[in-house]
Amino acid sequence: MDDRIMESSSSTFTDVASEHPKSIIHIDIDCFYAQVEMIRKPELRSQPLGIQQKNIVVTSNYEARKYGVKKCMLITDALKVCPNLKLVNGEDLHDYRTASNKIFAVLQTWKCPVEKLGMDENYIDVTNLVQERLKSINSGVTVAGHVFSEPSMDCPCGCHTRLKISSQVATEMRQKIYNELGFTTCAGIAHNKLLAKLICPFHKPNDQTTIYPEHGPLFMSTLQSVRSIPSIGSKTTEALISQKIITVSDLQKVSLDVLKKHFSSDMAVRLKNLSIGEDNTPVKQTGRPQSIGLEDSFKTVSVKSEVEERFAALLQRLLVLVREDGRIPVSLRVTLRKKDVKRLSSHRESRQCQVSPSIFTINNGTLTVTEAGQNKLMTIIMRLFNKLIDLTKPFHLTLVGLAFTKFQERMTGRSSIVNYLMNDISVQSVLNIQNDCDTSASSMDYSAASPSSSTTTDLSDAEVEPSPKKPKKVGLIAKRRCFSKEEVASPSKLRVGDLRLNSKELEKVSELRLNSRDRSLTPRASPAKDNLSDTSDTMKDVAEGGNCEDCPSYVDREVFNALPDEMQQELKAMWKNPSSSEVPRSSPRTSNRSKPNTLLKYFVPHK
Ligand code: TTP
Ligand code: MG
Repeated sequence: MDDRIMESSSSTFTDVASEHPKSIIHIDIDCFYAQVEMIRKPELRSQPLGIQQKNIVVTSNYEARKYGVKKCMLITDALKVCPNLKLVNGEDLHDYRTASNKIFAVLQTWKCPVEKLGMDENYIDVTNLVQERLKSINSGVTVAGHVFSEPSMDCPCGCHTRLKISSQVATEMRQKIYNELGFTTCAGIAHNKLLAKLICPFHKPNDQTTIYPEHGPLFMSTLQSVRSIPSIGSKTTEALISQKIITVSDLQKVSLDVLKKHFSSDMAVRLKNLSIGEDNTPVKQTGRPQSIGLEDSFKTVSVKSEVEERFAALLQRLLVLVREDGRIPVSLRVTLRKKDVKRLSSHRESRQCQVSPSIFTINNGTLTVTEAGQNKLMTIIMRLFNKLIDLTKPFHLTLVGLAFTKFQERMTGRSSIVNYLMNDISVQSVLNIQNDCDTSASSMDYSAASPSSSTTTDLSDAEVEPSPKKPKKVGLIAKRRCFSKEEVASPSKLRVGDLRLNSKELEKVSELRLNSRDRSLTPRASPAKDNLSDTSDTMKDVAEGGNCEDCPSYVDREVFNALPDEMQQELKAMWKNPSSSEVPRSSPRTSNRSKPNTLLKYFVPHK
């Protein structure tokens, strides 16, 4: 082992008062898909069970593992080692995803940051919780579960006690997951994510292991391949192997200077730290995914009609995911993996474009896409496909992928202003604004100004057609929505802006004579319906410049006039008496005025 590293490691170990301040738990569900199936059908518990996806066993229960059935084994091989293997098809991920979300929800009840990793792993940063518990602990604390190795001495920073408390928290978490959902789990407890994850499977199934910081280098040196380190990917592994650095122990021994010749300085330092079990990456609270996508891989597809079939099947599954998510997509990405038969290589290409939110409608609070909407999405997909493939030449694909990459937020709480204005969403659907795959030319570019859309997507492959955000367009949208440029960043205001009908749109509604009203303007107990149903009157108000004599100057009259009467009264009352938050008792909506999404706050002047 590199003495220099050990030296620096042990010197900082003693010098710094709080060298290992964090307490991290990593929880991994045992044979996850198999447990979901066994919980669904308890009779499967006593048999060797394999979960099949295509010709592979993606996982198996521990009964099957006794026979040597391993993850990612070919079905034929699995049946050779275990002829009694019961196979369950696991290609529909719906129930696994649901179980995964429930486990995540249970872990969130501790009010600590929880980072979800894939479907069955979670990191929990229990640092603050442990600090709290420490306050009420007087005497010695014992560790729950296994320990990688007993410490030779106490760490002055006090991490041993904190990690022992963490191990007890881990037991509580695992117990709760088991009691409430029936899943057995493994846990790893350490002062960082790297060690917590790697120590987690040390005793499995249904057990837990704690590792103290001083044993990081020793434990890491037992890992055979540098690839076992989670943040070292295939490219870094290749680069290390080319330098004859194969095991983690090799990485510990190589000097930093040698590594710096092949990696950036930062990367070299990071690799050295990882090799001795040091990692300072934070547990990032998991939010909603930035993109929702699916991919289908296969040997080769070279016919357009087959590609279309595969996309159609993917789209069906993707729409289920989007419905579960609840947000309205505004951008769609198509990915292809092209095989170059001459060079025997393959590469991915993606292309994306905006999709009009009007493709998606909301029925009884559920996001839905009509058949026409689905056809429209298929047209967009195939248009993107045509841009990616030169159909005059033969092509060979080994993967097709679809992902919604940007979303409009949709709040669904009872007090949500979005719910109140739900009919407006439907009206957009009536207008059926032409979606154009040209990223620069969408007439209703919601995503350009949508707060959620400003997040970057998880594009890992070559983006042939990124969505540029043109400054002049932002200005235009801000104007259309009656908010100043500066206010574009305000999510709440934009959301109202997104939903309202401006005069042009009302004109279109009028032209259309609300032909589709029965379908799209679902009768709701909302005053918005009344307002919109009498389109010609509304139009008159707008044409005459509005009837808002009491409107302050900062209020857009068009917006005001598009609101239901009761809302207009609410607002007028507030403007008459700005010091009071009281609004007329007669309004049935006034009982909601103190709720966070009350309409009034959207009209407060922007300072
Ligand atoms: P893992 O946590 O790797 O495996 P596991 O939970 O089945 O078993 P263990 O007790 O060892 O933790 O993966 C979680 C799930 O992900 C697994 O149940 C099936 C799925 N999976 C795949 O779909 N493809 C794969 O290649 C692997 C490894 C897993
Ligand atoms: Mg697992």
